[in-house]
Amino acid sequence: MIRMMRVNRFEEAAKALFGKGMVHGTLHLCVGEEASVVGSTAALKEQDYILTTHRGHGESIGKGADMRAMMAEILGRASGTNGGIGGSMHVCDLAHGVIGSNGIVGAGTPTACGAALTIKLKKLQDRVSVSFFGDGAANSGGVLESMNLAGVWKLPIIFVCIDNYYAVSTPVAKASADPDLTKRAIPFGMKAFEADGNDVLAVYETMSEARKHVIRQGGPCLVVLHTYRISGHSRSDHNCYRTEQEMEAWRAKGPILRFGNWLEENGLFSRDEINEMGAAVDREIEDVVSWALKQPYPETDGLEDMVYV
Ligand SMILES: Cc1ncc(C[n+]2csc(CCOP(=O)(O)OP(=O)(O)O)c2C)c(N)n1
Ligand SMILES: [Mg+2]
Repeated sequence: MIRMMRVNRFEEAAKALFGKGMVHGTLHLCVGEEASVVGSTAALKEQDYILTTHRGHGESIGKGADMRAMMAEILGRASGTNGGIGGSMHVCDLAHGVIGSNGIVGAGTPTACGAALTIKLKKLQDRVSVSFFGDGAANSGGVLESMNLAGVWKLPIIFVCIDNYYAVSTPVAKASADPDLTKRAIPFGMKAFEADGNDVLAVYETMSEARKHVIRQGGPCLVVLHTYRISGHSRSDHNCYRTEQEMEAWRAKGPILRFGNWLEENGLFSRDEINEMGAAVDREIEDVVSWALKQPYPETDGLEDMVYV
């Protein structure tokens, strides 16, 4: 619960800073997808690798990335995860296995295969590579080629498709000849898993099964998580492609609300305790923001050293 709240409050704080003109570039938030990003990463081990997307803050926080350094990166500060040079879409934290995010749709997946190949060639034990991508990316050449390569080379990789029903404003059914994305596994000889991506326990259990499967078989598998992006696609989104009723229906089954009710109904935590968790996370994120805002901007000397030639 606390991890989902962290993701949610972190995203809301980043949005507020963006609104004040303090974030350079753009921002893609995962409000509404908290169960998918937290449930999946909670099933991973410290030594596992993840590659995320343009909407990657949530998975990075779930995998244990330093939130202060992430926020500093989003604000373009020198103490950021990438020295303030990369910004929101390039957050990485190698110490926690977060190899990187990627602003190019589908482009993190071949890199995730590379990480899986490293695991295989170096015979690293009990370790998997995980590629997160969206329903839109599921149609991109790089993702499909990576799935094939992973199948041919039996790479220890989990392809996790976060199906939030839209790629910007295009619904999955308009972009995919067959909107059942689990079928992407069939031509590449993979097992597919599927879960309600708004149910954190279901996501955790499914992802744990998928991880066991990859470790046991030594080859890839696909996990499709069905969820919904409550936040706009990016900095400007007038939601012209969806109705207020649709958004309201999804808000009502939002992961944090839903898991909170489950905890209460099962007598694990009282409503007051859940509210107190939220208040503690609010304080934590306030500290993250105030720390990040105090960080200096990077020096421009040596900027070219960071260019890969
Ligand atoms: C190769 C490429 N094409 C187009 C874009 C513009 N773009 C950014 S995000 C996005 C939609 C991606 O949709 P999906 O994979 O479903 O991820 P979501 O945004 O829903 O998380 C597009 C088309 C891009 N960044 N890269
Ligand atoms: Mg999508």
